[in-house]
Amino acid sequence: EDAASEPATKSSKSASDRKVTYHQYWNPSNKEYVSTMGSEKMSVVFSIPHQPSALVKALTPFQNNSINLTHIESRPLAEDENKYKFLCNLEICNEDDEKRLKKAISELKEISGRDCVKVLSRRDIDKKDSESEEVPWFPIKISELDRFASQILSYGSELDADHPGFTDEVYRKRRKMFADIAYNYKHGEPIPQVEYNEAELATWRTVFTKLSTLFETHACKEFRKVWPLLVQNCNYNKDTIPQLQQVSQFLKDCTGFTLRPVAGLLSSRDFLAGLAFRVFHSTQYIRHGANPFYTPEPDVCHELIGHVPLFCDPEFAAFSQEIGLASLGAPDEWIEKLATLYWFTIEFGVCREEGALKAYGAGCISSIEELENCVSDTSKKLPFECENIVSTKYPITTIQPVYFVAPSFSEAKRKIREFSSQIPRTFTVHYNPYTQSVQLINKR
Ligand code: HBI
Ligand code: NLE
Ligand code: FE
Repeated sequence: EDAASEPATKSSKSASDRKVTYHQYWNPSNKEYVSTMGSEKMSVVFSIPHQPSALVKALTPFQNNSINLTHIESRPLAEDENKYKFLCNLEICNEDDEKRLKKAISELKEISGRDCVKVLSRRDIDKKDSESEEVPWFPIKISELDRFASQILSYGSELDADHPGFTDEVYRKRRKMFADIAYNYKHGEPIPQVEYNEAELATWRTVFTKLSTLFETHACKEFRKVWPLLVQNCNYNKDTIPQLQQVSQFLKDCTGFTLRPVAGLLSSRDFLAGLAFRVFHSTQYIRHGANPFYTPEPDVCHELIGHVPLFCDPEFAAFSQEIGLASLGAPDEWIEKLATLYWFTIEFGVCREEGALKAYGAGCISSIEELENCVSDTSKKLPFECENIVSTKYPITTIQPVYFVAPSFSEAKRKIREFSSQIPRTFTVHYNPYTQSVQLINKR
């Protein structure tokens, strides 16, 4: 069975390559999938003719497949006085139990008739394997985000020919070093400190200095509120590129968000899943010095200046997590929609503040060109409607042609929650911050 195979390695890119049923998670230390629910209590209800030995016959499938019952009770069937109804409780502890139970159920259906057997369970155990709804694998607890490190779409040091650093040997070496840090990072470890070189510091200085002068007029109030705190607490200044570890610690104190280094671009599915755990995958390298005012890829300026301040805001943090939770186990077409919502909010969101347009999206905040463009009267703005947002195509390597104006973070959160309630999932997810894991609650 698929579920028993190893998780995808570096070469496989598609999340659909690693489908397992949702109640399992990957345990990296034992290298196996384990059930998230431990032993599960289930009930089987079946009705059989009200005549001698019918029960013995109906129980043989349990005997033949070594299923241990914990409780049994009977009652007459109201609709049919010639039948009796039995309820059996049993416990399923592992994959093997589950397999044997599936077999027992299908044998019982042979005996009593398909419609006379009902399984009460959180799982699709009474369905054939081919009928059971497969849900793309997703992390259940925060440490499972480690699995994404090897699933990056491109390794951070592989630059395209049109990248400004393509012919810069020193820059490429640096990118490789940063990618290796992220590739080897494991949840719970401190993020390795890096010493930035002179060229890197010069790029930071240019970006930081110019951007700082624009925030007062161009950035939203939530941003303006935390910016001085980052200056005070996290070495945000023109001469220092703050260390991810220190910033992550500060973020954690604010909203529980943490950073984790990432070696390259993640798939939308993986990237959004991080948000469900209030984890933000962050690059650590800096853009090439050739064009400090706009870069198409995320870099440490974009993450630290663009993303981090807003993740310090409780309402925005909750909003971001909401998109992440909605993405867990969602079908591919819904991941696409959520990625688009992400793009037009967390990445390129604009909001209104006492009549004036302000930037809150990280891609607006971290790029001098984009920041001026997004609040100017000449760029196109549309109202915040999820249906319209998700059907909008967007460029990723140029200034945005359109922005959607959010009423407020709480209102945007409400709209996204309402919109994502349409995602076809058999379960709802609930985040438990004490265990940093998600609980799945079945809808049926
Ligand atoms: N991966 N490392 C990384 N950084 C991002 O900002 C990022 C990503 N993958 C997808 C993504 N952003 C978004 O554009 C959406 O697809 C979620
Ligand atoms: N264009 C942004 C910048 O230059 O900072 C980065 C965007 C990353 C999606
Ligand atoms: Fe970003």
